[in-house]
Amino acid sequence: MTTRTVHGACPHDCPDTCALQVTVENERVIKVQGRAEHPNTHGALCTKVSRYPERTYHAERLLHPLKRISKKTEAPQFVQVSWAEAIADIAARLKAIADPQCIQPYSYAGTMGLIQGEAMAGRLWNALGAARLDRTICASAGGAGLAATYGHKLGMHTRHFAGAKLIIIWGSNSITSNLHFWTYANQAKREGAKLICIDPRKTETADKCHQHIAVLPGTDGALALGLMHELIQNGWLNQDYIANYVDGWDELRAKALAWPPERVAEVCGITADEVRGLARDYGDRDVMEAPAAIRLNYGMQRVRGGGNAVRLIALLPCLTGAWRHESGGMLLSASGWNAPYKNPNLERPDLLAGRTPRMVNMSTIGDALLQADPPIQALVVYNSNPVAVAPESPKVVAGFQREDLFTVVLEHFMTDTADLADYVLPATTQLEHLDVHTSYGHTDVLMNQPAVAPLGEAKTNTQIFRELAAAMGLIDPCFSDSDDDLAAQAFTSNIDMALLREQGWQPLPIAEAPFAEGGFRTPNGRAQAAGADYVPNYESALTTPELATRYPLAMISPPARNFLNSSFVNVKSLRDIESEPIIEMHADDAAARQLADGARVAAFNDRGRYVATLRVSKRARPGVVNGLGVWWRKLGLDGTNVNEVTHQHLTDLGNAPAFYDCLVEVEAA
Ligand SMILES: Nc1nc2c(c(=O)[nH]1)N[C@H]1C(S)=C(S)[C@@H](COP(=O)(O)OP(=O)(O)OC[C@H]3O[C@@H](n4cnc5c(=O)[nH]c(N)nc54)[C@H](O)[C@@H]3O)O[C@H]1N2
Ligand SMILES: Nc1nc2c(c(=O)[nH]1)N[C@H]1C(S)=C(S)[C@@H](COP(=O)(O)OP(=O)(O)OC[C@H]3O[C@@H](n4cnc5c(=O)[nH]c(N)nc54)[C@H](O)[C@@H]3O)O[C@H]1N2
Ligand code: SF4
Ligand SMILES: [Mo]
Repeated sequence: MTTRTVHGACPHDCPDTCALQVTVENERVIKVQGRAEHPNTHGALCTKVSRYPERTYHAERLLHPLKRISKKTEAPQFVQVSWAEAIADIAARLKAIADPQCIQPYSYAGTMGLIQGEAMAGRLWNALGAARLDRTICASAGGAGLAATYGHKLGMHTRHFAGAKLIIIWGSNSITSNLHFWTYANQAKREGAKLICIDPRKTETADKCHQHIAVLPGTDGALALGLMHELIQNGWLNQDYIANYVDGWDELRAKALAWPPERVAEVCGITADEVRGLARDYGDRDVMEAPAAIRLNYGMQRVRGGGNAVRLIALLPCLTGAWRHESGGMLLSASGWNAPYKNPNLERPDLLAGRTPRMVNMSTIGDALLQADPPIQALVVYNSNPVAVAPESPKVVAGFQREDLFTVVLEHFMTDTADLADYVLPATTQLEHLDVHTSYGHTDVLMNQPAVAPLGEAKTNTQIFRELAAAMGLIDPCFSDSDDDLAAQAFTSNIDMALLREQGWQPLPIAEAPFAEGGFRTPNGRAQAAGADYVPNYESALTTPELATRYPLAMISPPARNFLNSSFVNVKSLRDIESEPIIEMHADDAAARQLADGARVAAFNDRGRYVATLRVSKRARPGVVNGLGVWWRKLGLDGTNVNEVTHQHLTDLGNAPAFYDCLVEVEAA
């Protein structure tokens, strides 16, 4: 028996980007663990990735190329074909499209790896002049909010939350989706820090905080202005920090003064005392001794006003000067720190040769497939499951069902999206390929070594795009680069590749308190407060009263703990923990509808109808229902998931989807 261990990196779309230790016995992975030596991972993984061998060796892993033989509107039927046949036919179909802008790539963060992500794919699309994709589905509202305020997606070191004396966990269910941050928050708690959770849902994280403030979805910007109101009224401001490092304070100050606690309370669905108490906790502290830190996550920016809400919350540490301490400030994303270390030419934008192909927003793929002019003729999907995860799925499904659309899906499994493909190509998993990673939660770069050979006939994304490029007659030498070559090109020379290979990770040199003396990444180095505002524009009684009479419940659809977006839904041991698609509802709302716990219900609106099991639960506040997780439609009830009812309206900044700004009614199904 031969046993060895291999160093890896978790590829999933999660801020933690854990360092993996993979144990291989007789050329089969038997264990995936967190590396004890990697500071942020500290030897622990989430339940999902601890079960990685189950996902990798799943009986339903795609192992051969498949070609569709049924109509798009019929039950999917495929036949196995050879790679040679699949590549030749796909290349011919793509080459036959006269206007390359009618070829649409669609990809996101199924893997966050720089190599199996866009490195080779981007080269192919650039060389062809294919349509570009605006990758907005997750983080672009908050990203644009941070960029407008601080110049980039930057924040505190996650590990320094351990030294904070107040932690506000704002729109983040950290125990579910940012477990290794929670370790630091818990450490702070043991050392006497106060933890406050701001979330419409009483999450498992809220359970473990000292206080939970259950705001209505989409109202965080009003709460931030209300906090500023109290900071101003009580003189809890650091005038030096504001004067030296903030532009636009007078304008912001005037806006904040229009938001006394009573007005905030009414909009946010909380009490004025909750607003005052939160402001006192945040502002009335000797900040030299007691740094306050805010952990935002992307949950709170999935509403139409999400970009501005991030701007307003992100500015709070400027008002108190919390940035002066390594354990003060805020963190939404740390991804901007690694931007200077990434090679901007990895995807070879020069191959566009001056062309600017049309850009399609991935968040409105439903409308784009049905309405784009000229029409999308071919769609190549990799690292994403849009039929499950994109908003307003009735339109997404109708788009994918177009018989005149040629769809290729690179996948591990027969997802809802793969079901609607013309060709399904089997891709390798992280245990079978090389990759390099940056993180959006911490600031290390990591390398993932392949642990075992590709299963079946699976190929790496890079190899599939190399072969397609060759079959389409593209001869630029960049299409011959191996994955090792791509890894060597991924970073600027400031990354020590030898160390990265040897150790598996490398920290980036970033100051402990990076904004102690301003130094934001805006053109003049100052934080930008002008223009940030709260505008109620989300589906609600306040702004869409007619809609709210028909659909009186706000529905949010945050992650389920044992899934990662739609990944892992097909892993039985994890699905068993989640049991079935759930809608959580407060007892008062259930009683008003004569609905009992355990009933089969439908959440519906003008867009669609989502069938789930009702859980009457204290986790739901009155007026808000929680439709957890992104189930695969075909593994859900009646072939539906929560995106049946979400909409394609975009956020104020960043053109992102507003998944959590969604009115529904719920009835027995
Ligand atoms: N287990 C698991 N981990 C994950 C994911 C997953 O699906 N499962 N998803 C990954 C991805 S893709 C991302 S982007 C990250 C971050 O993903 P996020 O979506 O930020 O994940 P959470 O922190 O779990 O959820 C956000 C929290 O915001 C709350 N929320 C919803 N609307 C509002 C609002 O209007 N205001 C406020 N204050 N709160 C609101 C929700 O109730 C939820 O508790 O997590 C990653 N990690
Ligand atoms: N209602 C609602 N909808 C949501 C959300 C929500 O909170 N509520 N969350 C949104 C968010 S934050 C995000 S980020 C998006 C995420 O949406 P997606 O990026 O589509 O993420 P996943 O659902 O995890 O699907 C990723 C797919 O990529 C595949 N994959 C993984 N690695 C590889 C690889 O190496 N090669 C190939 N070819 N395939 C691979 C996986 O098998 C999986 O099927 O969903 C969004 N949708
Ligand atoms: S999903 Fe997140 S917590 Fe789980 S192993 Fe990957 S990076 Fe770590
Ligand atoms: Mo995401």
